[in-house]
Amino acid sequence: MATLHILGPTFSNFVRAVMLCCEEKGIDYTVGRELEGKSIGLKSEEHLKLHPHGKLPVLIHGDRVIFETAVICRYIDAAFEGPALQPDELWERTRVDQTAAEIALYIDQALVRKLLLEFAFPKGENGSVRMDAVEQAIPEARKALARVEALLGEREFIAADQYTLADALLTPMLDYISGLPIGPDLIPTGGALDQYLQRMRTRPSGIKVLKSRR
Ligand SMILES: N[C@@H](CCC(=O)N[C@@H](CS)C(=O)NCC(=O)O)C(=O)O
Repeated sequence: MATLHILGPTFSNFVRAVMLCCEEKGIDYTVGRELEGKSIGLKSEEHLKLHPHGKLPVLIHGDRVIFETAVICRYIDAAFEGPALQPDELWERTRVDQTAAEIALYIDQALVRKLLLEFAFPKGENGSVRMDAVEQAIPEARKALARVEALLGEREFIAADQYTLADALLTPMLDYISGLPIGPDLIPTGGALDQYLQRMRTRPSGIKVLKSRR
């Protein structure tokens, strides 16, 4: 049987989304920045051969190379046995696709690229966090979180009545944001988003993959 390797660092929210999908399906996989024992540098020649835009993760399944996280998640769902990560019915599935795209594009920009990365890779003097950049990012982060809360509504999962790849895309982002010093202000304890996150964290997949614990 072909091996399944997720190329990318395990701290990446997108890598974690793919790991969550594998865990939910009950699939064996490996994960890391190495391929066949060789470390693959970000945007190195080897990396660009696998992903023309130099992003991670890349999924390697035998001789198949797949990039773009949502596409990878759909591939995993279709290629392996295990609980479905997307509904069958067209409209429900389209809503999951739409929510997955919204999360991977806009919510990721607001929460991860513009806010989280300021804390994770501080670019201020002597490696300090640029608080002006953080202040600037907060209004958009709040808007993104309000949108996510509206999407969630009264539901248990973000995009359907079942766990889907949209939950896998979203929860690593929320997990990180809630672990920030400003986390409780952005995701209030006991609120709908916090309760959702706690549910996702306590699933077997979440226990394995999500790392922040408030
Ligand atoms: N659209 C891509 C985005 C992936 C992405 O931005 N990955 C980050 C890691 S979380 C990355 O590769 N960053 C390196 C860079 O942008 O140079 C996807 O959905 O897979």
